[in-house]
Amino acid sequence: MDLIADGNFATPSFAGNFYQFSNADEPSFPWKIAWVDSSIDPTTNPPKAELQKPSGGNLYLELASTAPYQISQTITPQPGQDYVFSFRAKARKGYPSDFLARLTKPNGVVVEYHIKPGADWQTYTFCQCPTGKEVVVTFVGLGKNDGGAFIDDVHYVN
Ligand SMILES: [Ca+2]
Repeated sequence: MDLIADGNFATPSFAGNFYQFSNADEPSFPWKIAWVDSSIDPTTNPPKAELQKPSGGNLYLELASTAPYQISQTITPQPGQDYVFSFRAKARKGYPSDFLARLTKPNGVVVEYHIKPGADWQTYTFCQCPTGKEVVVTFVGLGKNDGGAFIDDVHYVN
């Protein structure tokens, strides 16, 4: 069973090639969006995620909109079961696209992977994943401008 809600970034639907939106704009978007730069006031400048829609229509996330942001989702992997955490990622050509894939355990301990995506889509897979109530899965953009990593197909599966 996959514990990630909409790891394929299939929603929300939109016209055009890309869409920047806040959690308030799209309340059903299951990822919580936050700016990485704490000096940006989220009340006057709500953090926005960005979805890309290439020809063919398979939506994916870009981990920068007007600034780098992070998205997170809280899941409940059952103790005693083995899970595999995976996703696909690719760099936006010409932009710093490093990011962190972070798993925060229920005890607050963080397991973090520094991802440096390449020019082509690549699948990243991690095992021995945390279990328990309120494991937080977070992707943190490390770019410095309005372009960043592309991410798709996030799974946390047993
Ligand atoms: Ca997708």
